Amino acid sequence: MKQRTFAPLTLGLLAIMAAVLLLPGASAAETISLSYANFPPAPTFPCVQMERWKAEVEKRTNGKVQIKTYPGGTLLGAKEMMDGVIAGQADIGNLCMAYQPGRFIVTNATSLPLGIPNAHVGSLVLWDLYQKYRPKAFSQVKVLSMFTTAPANIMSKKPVRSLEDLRGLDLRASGGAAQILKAWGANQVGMPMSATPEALQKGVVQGLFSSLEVMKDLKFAETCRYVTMTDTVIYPFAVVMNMARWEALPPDVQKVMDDLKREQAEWTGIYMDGHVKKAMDWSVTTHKVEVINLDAAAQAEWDQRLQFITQEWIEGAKAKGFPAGAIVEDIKAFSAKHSDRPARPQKLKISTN
Ligand code: DTR
Repeated sequence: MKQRTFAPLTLGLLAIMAAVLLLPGASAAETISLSYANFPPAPTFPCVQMERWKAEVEKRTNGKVQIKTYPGGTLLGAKEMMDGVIAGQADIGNLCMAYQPGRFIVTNATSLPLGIPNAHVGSLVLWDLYQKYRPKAFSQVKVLSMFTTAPANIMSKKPVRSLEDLRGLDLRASGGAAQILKAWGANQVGMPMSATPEALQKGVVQGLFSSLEVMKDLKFAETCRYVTMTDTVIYPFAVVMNMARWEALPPDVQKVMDDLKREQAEWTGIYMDGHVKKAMDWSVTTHKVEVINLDAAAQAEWDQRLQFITQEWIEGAKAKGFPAGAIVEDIKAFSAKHSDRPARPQKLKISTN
């Protein structure tokens, strides 16, 4: 009799132990190992925020979660990030939504020229927008955070002081910036940031249009000795996790990650704004980069040439069934709501030399 009750119990225990050992990522010490893929090189801001998130999660779970980070496209490249995470090639991935403009229609609207002043405000606007609309584009993944860059400016090998200087100039830019550069008369060459150092070096492009922290992080100040301040548009990023991996996490770990979502957005925005300032100070001091500020009349003309973009976007997105007008109004309202946040340390009126 005894044996008959003992045997199923032992078998049951063995089965449970085997199941625990076979759980993906689980070890005898119950450490959960997660991979986190990123596309640009390690010194860039998407990777800096990745390392900060990793450190916070490991600390707040008392080491129960261990995250292995893969910067520089070593696990997934820029354009395969979303699908790679959905397929489980990486547990977590960081993507620049502008690299797939037609895929992330709602969130990419933050990239319209709507005057978002800095990355801190931009990141909070993007987070609010995501929360309000919960776009279908993210229904297959768990969103762990979102944040934006600081506004984009022109970095070039030759000085750009006027629209005349810009005409026909080959400038690298991603996604939605194509329309902007075209409206100013430049020739947009599309590629992810990760491909830009080589394109600049080989002379495929004469400069780029992006936020200015890359002047230092990717050493563009060595080739681009001129920066023209346009403060045009920000770029939205998302950090996403494979849904099955998320659902398999214990509730206490899920809570740590949920608690970090908005905090990480804000941390990254603040880091970005401060880092742009440092990168430009470094560029001016170390590489004698000249910062060109347009006068008010020129700035107004450059801005005016971009006005059609939002209207066109509204019409296109409406035709696809999105509440496009409301999205734009929400972005403006969220931006106004958050604009008491510290702006960039100063409006980058870095003295030229
Ligand atoms: N402006 C977008 C995104 C971007 C800005 N800084 C970085 C650094 C590393 C990767 C992407 C980005 C762009 O130009 O691609």
